[in-house]
Amino acid sequence: NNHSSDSRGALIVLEGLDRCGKTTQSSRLLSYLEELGHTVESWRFPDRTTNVGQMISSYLANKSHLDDHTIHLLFSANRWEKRSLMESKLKSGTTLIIDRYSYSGVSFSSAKGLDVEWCKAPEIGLLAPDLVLYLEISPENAAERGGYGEERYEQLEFQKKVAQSYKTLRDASWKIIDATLPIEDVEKQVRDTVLNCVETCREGKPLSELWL
Ligand code: NYM
Repeated sequence: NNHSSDSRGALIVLEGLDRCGKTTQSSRLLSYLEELGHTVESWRFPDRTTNVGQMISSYLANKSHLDDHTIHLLFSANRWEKRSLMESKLKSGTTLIIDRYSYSGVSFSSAKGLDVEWCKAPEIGLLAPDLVLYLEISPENAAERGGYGEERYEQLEFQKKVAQSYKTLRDASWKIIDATLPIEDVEKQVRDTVLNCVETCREGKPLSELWL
């Protein structure tokens, strides 16, 4: 591996409905890239370790109630509080694999009926992913996978709306992966796409900001 000191890491985001397999794929991808000798970290949003993250966590567990706009802005603030660290990691050559990002923010909130443009606004200026891996699964199929937990949003009718919202956000950075395939087949597609992306970033693709 030829890691020149000025090459940057890639910002890779995994998105999809609840129970689509994102978390499994993130951890497998992390191990894979580490084995290849890459400097890589796995992050997730919401980051429940911060003060803002704890407010979000309590909301998701139905332990607190917040206005839809308010919780939307907290999810966004939770990304903003990690932005500078994200930028310095990427610039120093660390690849970041992120489980959920602004697309979750906009899809889940707009599925409640909030205006899409209003939802996108606070995300403007966050770092744009180099690659969004969308693990596609039907809401019905996701619901069958061991069932949903107790958290807010984990209901079939709501997930159907989220799936529709996600569709409107697709752009050139998205790669749609059939998440109903066996885990190893999903993993293979994830690996191929990611290696390609990491290489493009290493060769000097500039970092950019949302929305593209
Ligand atoms: N979620 C996640 C949002 O509604 N907005 C956001 O900006 C983000 C990052 O939080 N159902 C929702 C999607 C999930 C829930 O995520 C918690 P996870 O990946 O289950 O911890």
